[in-house]
Amino acid sequence: MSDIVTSPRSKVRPKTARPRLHKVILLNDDYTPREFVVTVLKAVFRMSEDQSHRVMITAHRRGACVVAVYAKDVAETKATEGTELGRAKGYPLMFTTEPEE
Ligand code: TYC
Repeated sequence: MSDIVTSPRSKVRPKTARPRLHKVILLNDDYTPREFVVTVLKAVFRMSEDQSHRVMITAHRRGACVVAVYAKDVAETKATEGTELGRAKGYPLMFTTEPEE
């Protein structure tokens, strides 16, 4: 038998940083029709007519509105989809993303 006494080590549990979530932000402009903004919000973000209308009006009045929060790749894909739907109709509709604090 060995004379070496070992005490149990405390478990090593490295903290895994949770990936930061990213906000999708709708920007106001002077040209995109309100109804079209609502249609895009419903299609891309699966929001109800009511929610979409509230978000659109907030962006219209304040210049921008946070639409939703997702993992980085999902946020970027949805922002691009929304922006592209406007672009396809010749509108300057714009969605951006930024990391949550
Ligand atoms: N300001 C636009 C208008 O008066 C409507 C609009 C609202 C456009 C929100 C973009 O993110 C937006 N026709």
